[in-house]
Amino acid sequence: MPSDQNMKRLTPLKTLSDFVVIGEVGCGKTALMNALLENGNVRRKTQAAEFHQHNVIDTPGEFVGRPAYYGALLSTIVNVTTLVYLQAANKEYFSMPSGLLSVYSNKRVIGVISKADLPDANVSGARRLLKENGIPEPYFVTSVVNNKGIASLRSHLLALQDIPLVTSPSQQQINVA
Ligand SMILES: Nc1nc2c(ncn2[C@@H]2O[C@H](COP(=O)(O)OP(=O)(O)OP(=O)(O)O)[C@@H](O)[C@H]2O)c(=O)[nH]1
Ligand SMILES: [Mg+2]
Repeated sequence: MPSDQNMKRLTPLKTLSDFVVIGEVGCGKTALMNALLENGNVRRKTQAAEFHQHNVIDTPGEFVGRPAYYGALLSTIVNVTTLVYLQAANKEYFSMPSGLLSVYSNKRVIGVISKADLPDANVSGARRLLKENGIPEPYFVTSVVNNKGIASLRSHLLALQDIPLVTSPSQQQINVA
């Protein structure tokens, strides 16, 4: 009879799809992506947009940190429904013009407060920054060190995949103008 662990391995995971992770250099995008996709612990700097299966995309932090790359960011996210924006819990600034996340009206934005395990983490400060920059709640507080929030974020992303995205005509007008 298979053990619980073998049973777990045999049960197929529902596939995550159609999201992109965005945030400044070193905020933990690739580590979070690896945790969500259960890809193991590959640690290296992301040099360019990395396309996984099912329209899942990891981006380099330079896409938000350098205006010269904003075009690359916008062309990378154009065909993705869900933008996952990471705010590292130990950073006291927001790393991009927040309007960039709402250039397209047909996107959802999810706020993640990453690296919550760090000794200098300030989760309430990070919440405030996300809110002030127009990222809607709820926020997911995560750590790949102790796995905090990873399962909740995965479940949320999976649940969203089943809900069609509705944008109001007025919102489309505002964003296109
Ligand atoms: N303590 C702690 N460290 C983390 C966490 N997530 C990532 N890190 C560390 O932060 C560093 C940067 O992580 P990455 O995932 O490579 O960051 P990134 O956002 O992909 O960076 P770029 O690809 O350069 O834009 C690595 O040393 C990770 O091990 C976390 O939740 N907690
Ligand atoms: Mg990376």
